[in-house]
Amino acid sequence: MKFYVLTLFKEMIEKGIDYSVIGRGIEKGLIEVEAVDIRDFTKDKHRRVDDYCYGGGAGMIMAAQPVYDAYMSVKKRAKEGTRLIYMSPRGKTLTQAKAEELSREQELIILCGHYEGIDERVIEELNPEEISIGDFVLTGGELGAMVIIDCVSRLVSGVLNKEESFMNESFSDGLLEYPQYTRPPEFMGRKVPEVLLSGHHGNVEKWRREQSVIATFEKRPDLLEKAELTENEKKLIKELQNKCFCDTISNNEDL
Ligand code: 4GS
Repeated sequence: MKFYVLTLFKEMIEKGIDYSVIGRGIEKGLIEVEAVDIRDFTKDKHRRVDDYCYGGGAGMIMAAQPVYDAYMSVKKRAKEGTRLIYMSPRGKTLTQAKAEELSREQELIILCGHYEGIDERVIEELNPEEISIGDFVLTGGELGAMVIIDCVSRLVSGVLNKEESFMNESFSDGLLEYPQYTRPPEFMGRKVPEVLLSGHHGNVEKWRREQSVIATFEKRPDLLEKAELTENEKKLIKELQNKCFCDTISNNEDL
């Protein structure tokens, strides 16, 4: 899979992504990341890419022309129909489902704004899919682009090794991951749950699934609405809810 990243800070992308699992994917030729410097496309004699904001206000705006020309130069080289993504807090928040969808593409072009943003007219003209990595404001879209490259690349076949891809990870079925342990069997008086040492594969699977449901109930109950649950698991959640309710009452002296 190939990612083109349109940015004013190429090094951020090039130096930031070339490590660990994704670095290995790049080495194996499964992933390619090409950062394209938007500044190379400015027609300004001082190589400027930003300008003051019409209507006043603090901060600079990236001008439309260099962004447009940078995109066009990549569009010419990229496979026909390659999707353009613009990293922006206005976009839909990135999810694992979106990462899975994007991982089925052969190439992606990611546009990163910096400063206060990009002239709206080039956004209108290019009509990118806007994606946000969360409800907060970054100084630039580069970290967002790296988040997309990371979570999409690990879904590309061959990037994760056998052990890594075998892992039953968070969100794969809409639930959080179960707790995991490695040696030693006891750390500061805390023991690894007995069932994990038992060697009984069926019991281990059952325990893990239950722990996933419990962790999701406790930490991200909002995820349970969309999770795929068996009747027994729905019953377990009802029990957890009742237990929560009873605990609340017994902790409240007024009730
Ligand atoms: C995000 C975000 C972001 C918005 C870029 C202000 C510089 C900045 N990009 N998810 N201009 N959240 N972008 O904050 O993707």
